Amino acid sequence: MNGEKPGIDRRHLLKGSLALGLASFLTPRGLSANDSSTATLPFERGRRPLIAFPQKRPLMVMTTRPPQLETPFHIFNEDIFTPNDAFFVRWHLANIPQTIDVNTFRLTIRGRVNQTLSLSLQELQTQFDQVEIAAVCQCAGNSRGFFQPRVPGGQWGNGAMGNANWKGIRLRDLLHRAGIETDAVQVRFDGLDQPVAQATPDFRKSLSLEDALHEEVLVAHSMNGEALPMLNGFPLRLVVPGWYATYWVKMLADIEVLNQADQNFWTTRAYRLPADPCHCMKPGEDLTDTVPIGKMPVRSFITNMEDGRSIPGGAPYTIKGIAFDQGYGIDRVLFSVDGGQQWQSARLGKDFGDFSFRLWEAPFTPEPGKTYSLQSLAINRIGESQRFSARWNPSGYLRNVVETVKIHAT
Ligand SMILES: Nc1nc2c(c(=O)[nH]1)N[C@H]1C(S)=C(S)[C@@H](COP(=O)(O)O)O[C@H]1N2
Ligand SMILES: [Mo]
Repeated sequence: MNGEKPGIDRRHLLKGSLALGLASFLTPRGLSANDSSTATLPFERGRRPLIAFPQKRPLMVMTTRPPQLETPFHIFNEDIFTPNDAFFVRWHLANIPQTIDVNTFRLTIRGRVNQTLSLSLQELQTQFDQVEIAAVCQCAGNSRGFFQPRVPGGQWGNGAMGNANWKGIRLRDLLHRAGIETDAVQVRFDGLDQPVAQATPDFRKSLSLEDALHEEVLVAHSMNGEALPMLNGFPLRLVVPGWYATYWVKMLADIEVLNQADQNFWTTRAYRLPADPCHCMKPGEDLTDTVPIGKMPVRSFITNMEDGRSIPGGAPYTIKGIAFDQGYGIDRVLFSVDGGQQWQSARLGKDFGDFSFRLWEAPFTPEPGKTYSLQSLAINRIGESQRFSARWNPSGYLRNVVETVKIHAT
């Protein structure tokens, strides 16, 4: 993470006003079935229309209200940083502001602090250290569609994740400016989105004070060098590197320091895992003890071969992929062409930081007429590796099994 001199980035403010001009960023272009193509995820009921929402290229639509858009997987092969217009989108609540006035918008820091703060976007961009970090944002339910037996919830393929360069202010600098009271234990984050029905609890998430004070936790105003797209939380979002995206609260407007554990629905009832160390259970078992979801286990993917593909044999290929973990960093990626019986070391690409995707590649020359089960296995710097058998839990969280891409050489 680099420190940088504070300074107004006029582009951001300008982009913000431009966002005001969007008639409705929730209304996609070309919603009629005729002019939208589709993509199909490799599980039952995996067909998705490809539709372009404002500031987005066509993405795989799971729901439109609230918007839940998945990144087509080939995008991850094109750039280690996921372009803003291709970055996945997930909202829980459908009542999302259509416009943000960048001049009147304020971020509030209140609760168990010495002094309540109400900061404009300009103050945030001029009065605080501006820092940037590459980090993966991954939905807790990424890959849920692959759970067997299947579980309720959004049936994501593997594209409910993305890697970006996030720029903003350290959360801890804001908390220190406000002055944390000695009885503070947690910090709660609330965005501008609201439930449509009164009975639905507002979406809020909390971190322990200790986690909130980590250096890498940011209140970000920019993503890959540009203002956040509206659908990804313009004008500000929390960035919690290494943690599942549920904590990365978008359109962040309110930070509340608490002197007791947050009891809100999204913390106590949603986003819970079976408490055992595996965070897994047998289908049909009763879920009794739970813990909140937190950081992401290590994963890797092959990005330039899809399952079921036929390729000409006899010629050399370079298999490419990505790996990431919760911030220890990737130590090694192993690659197998025979379903995990033999492994070779893949070559790692440039290191963009411990929280980023890490590229890898491995050579492969298929023989004509043979079928191969390609697999990759990532190991992080504390020796944690992916699972060889998929864990199961009723919410479809935490998938990090070694994935298999079957191909046939002709
Ligand atoms: N305000 C707000 N922030 C939110 C959410 C939300 O519903 N409202 N959803 C969270 C979840 S579960 C995910 S996966 C990520 C999605 O981030 P993205 O839409 O930028 O990809 O936002 C998180 N932050
Ligand atoms: Mo999520």
